[in-house]
Order: sequence, then C-alpha cells, then structure tokens
Amino acid sequence: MAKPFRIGMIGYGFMGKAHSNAYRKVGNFFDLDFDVQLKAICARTAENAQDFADTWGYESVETDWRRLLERDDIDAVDICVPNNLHKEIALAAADAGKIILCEKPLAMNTVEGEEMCQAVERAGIANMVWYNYRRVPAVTFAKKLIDEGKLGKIFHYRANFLQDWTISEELPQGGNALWRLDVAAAGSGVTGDLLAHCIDTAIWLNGGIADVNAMTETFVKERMHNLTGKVEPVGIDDACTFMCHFKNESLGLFESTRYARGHKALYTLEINGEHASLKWDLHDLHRLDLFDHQDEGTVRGWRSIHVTDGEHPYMDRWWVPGLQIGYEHTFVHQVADFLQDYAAGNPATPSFRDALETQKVCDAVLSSAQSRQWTDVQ
Ligand code: SOE
Repeated sequence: MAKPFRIGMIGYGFMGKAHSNAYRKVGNFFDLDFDVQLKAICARTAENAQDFADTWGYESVETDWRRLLERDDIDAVDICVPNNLHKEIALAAADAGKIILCEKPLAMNTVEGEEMCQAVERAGIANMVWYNYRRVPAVTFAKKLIDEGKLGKIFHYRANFLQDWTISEELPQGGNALWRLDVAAAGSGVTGDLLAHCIDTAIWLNGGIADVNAMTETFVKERMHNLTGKVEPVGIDDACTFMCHFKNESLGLFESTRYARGHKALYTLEINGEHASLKWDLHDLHRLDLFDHQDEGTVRGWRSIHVTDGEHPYMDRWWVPGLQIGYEHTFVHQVADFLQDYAAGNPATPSFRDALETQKVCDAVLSSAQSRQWTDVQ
C-alpha cells in the first residue's frame, strides 16, 4: 500500500505548472512507494490560488505560506516563488520539519545558500533543488558515457544558454511575470537564471570549477518598474560570458544572454575528451551526438544517437522505442528519482548542498565581471 506524500506548493507561475504536472504524472509512469497528493497551493490572493487549484487538482488553498507550514497534513513544501523569498521560506519550512523541494537557483547568493544548507542539514530533512536538465534522458546518458570513461580525459567543456525575450526597451521590470528582470527579486540576471543550469550540468558531468574570468553587460540600463510605476536602473546582467578552469584541468567556456535574436531557449553543450566528444542541444533534446575516435577510420564521424530506446535512461517508463518525450518529462523524472531516493533513505540530487556549489560559481562569475580579474570559486 503506497504511503501518502502530501505536497504544499508555494507559488503558481510557470514553474508551479511544470512541477504540478510532474506530481500528477509521476505515479502513472513510475513504480513508487508513495502516492503523491496535491494538498494545498499557496498564492497571495485566494482567487489566484483557487484558479490554480481548480486547474491542477489541489485540494485546498492558502494565502499565507506560514499557515501552510503549520499544517500537519503537508509532508513536503515546494518553493516556487521568486529567488528573494527562497531563504525565508526554506528556513521556516526546515524549522517546521517539512521536506523541501526548491526551485533553482537555490538562493540570492552563497551566504544565503549556506544558511539554507545548514538549516536543512540541522533539521535532517530531505531536500532538493529543481535543476531539471540533468534529467533529460540524453544528458543523463552523457553522464553515463563520461563515467564509463568513453571520453577519457576531458579537455574542453562548452555551454550556451541563449534567449531573446528582453530586447525591447519597452519591457518593464518587476512584478508577477517580470520579476526575473528585477535585481531585488532575482539577485542576478542570466547568471542565476540561465547559466546556473549550465553550471549545474557542468559540475555534474565534469566535476568542480576552480576559478573563473567573466564579463557581463546590461544592454538596457533603465526600465519602468511595475511595482513603483517609475523608470528605474536595471540591476541585472542581460548577458554573461565566462571562461573557467575545472578542477580536473579541463577548460570551460560559457555564454548566456537574453539578447540573441532568434534564440528562445537554446541550451547547448559540447564536451571534448581524449577519445570522444559529445554534443547536446535542448531544441533537439532527445538526440546526443557522439564522435568516437575509436571507430574504424573510414567510417569515423559524428553519429546522432536517438536517445529513445528502452535501454536509455528513463525511456523504459514511457512509450515504445523511437517515440520522443519532452521538456515536461524532465520534471517527472526528477520527482521519480526524489521519491525513490527518499524511500531508500538516500539523499536526493541535486541537494541544497550540491546547488550551493553552483551558487558559489555564480557568485565568483559576478564578482569577476565586476573586478575584471580571475576569481577563485570559494
Ligand atoms: C527563463 O526564461 C527560464 O524560464 C528559466 O527561468 C528556466 O529555469 C529555464 O529552464 C528556461 O528559461
């Protein structure tokens, strides 16, 4: 008999939908010891909370997250609110003994993140941060190939995350849909929002980052602020490029921007090793390109592996070989892994502590861009 796993979600934006969809689907496709129940959704207004509850099947609504944390019919809290609220809610949730699943990035900065790690570790509660791209089957498969030694020594790691949705100077900053442009709510721009994904995947695939040298730019310097109604300086980085040394001596090159006209969410990565190279592209997310130098010379070349076979990570849970899955499935995989780890008494990944490593790299990147110096990752 499956045990209930009762979710209280705080926040109801785009990520709230992605997570709610995952909670609803996971039990249909994965064998779990838990029955995931959508107990409560918390939003600032009862009307918004009720709309979301009706759409996604939450049993009840709250308008005060503290009240949600007091409830004894909630096992796990999903923090899906802007970054500046993560710490306060996580500390209170840890105090209340709730399991915490927190949207990325972990915090506004490393100092906050460290406090959050200490709180969950002191409370001994399960915790996880939603870096979902680890759970794209092709990316998980890349991890397997690297761990098996297919690439040998790694020389280069390259990643980009390109978007184009903030080019217009007319776009305001702040408020519900646009908090990502408001430094007070987001902490940073593309560094914490997009490069954080690239950094999380990179650390997972290629190990820790030792030092960084970065540049950032804010192309639109002032925008109308939705909360004050005034034109205010823009404090976020619109674009960020950095190079780095990994601890394994490989060289890294990362670029992210919201000003790459034509690119909506182009996350790409390439890894070059002694024996083989790998390439992956979010727009073609079920494919992993592999060049294997050990192939026989005359037929050697890049091959494109359609990562949809039953033997590929997660794919035995979905359709028949050859049929694809998409973005939303990465969240389903993350909940499935979380619940399986939780049932087995294993820590979830990425944990708050894992996500703190990404936060440290983001902080070093922002500090290097400011000082124009190589900066060690603390
Ligand atoms: C920003 O546009 C965004 O939605 C990020 O916040 C997500 O983390 C990323 O996966 C897609 O882009």
